[in-house]
Amino acid sequence: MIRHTLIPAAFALAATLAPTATSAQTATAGALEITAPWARETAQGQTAGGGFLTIGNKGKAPDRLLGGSTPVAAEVQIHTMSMDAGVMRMRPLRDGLAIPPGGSVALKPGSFHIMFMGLKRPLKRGETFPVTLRFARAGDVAVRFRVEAVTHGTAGKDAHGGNSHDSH
Ligand SMILES: [Cu+2]
Repeated sequence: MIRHTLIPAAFALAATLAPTATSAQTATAGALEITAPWARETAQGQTAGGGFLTIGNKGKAPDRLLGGSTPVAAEVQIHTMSMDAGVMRMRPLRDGLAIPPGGSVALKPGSFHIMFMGLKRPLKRGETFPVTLRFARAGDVAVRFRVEAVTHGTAGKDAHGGNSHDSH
C-alpha cells in the first residue's frame, strides 16, 4: 500500500528537478561563482573520470571545496597533480581545495581536478549529469557537468599530461 504512494511521489520529484537540468553553465552560491563544469567522456568499464570547472570567490572570506556527491559515481574526490620523480601523480586533497577571497581557482587537466570514483556507468559525450559540490562556507551547491571529449580544454602540446589520468 505504501509503495503505491511512494512511486508517484518519486516521479513528481524528478519532474520538478528537470527544469534546472537544462540551464546553468554558471552557478552562484553566496560569494562563489562556479563556471563551466565539464567532465571527460569515459570508456565502458572505466572506473573513474575527471571533472573540471572554475570557482571564483567574490567574498571577503576564504572558502574550501571539500568534495561532493553525484548519482553517477560512488564518490566525489578533489585531486591534485604533481611531479614525483619525473612522473605525474595525482592524490586526493584530504582537507579540500582552498578558494581564496577575491580570487578564483581553475580545476583543469594536469592540475587540480574533481575525480568521480566508482563510476556506475560510462559518461557519454554531450550529456549532462548533476553533481552536488560541498563547500566549507557556501555549503552544498548543485551544478551540472557537461561531458566533453577527452581532449577538451587541453592545449595540443599538453596532451601528455592529460593522458596519465586514464591509468587511474
Ligand atoms: Cu584524479
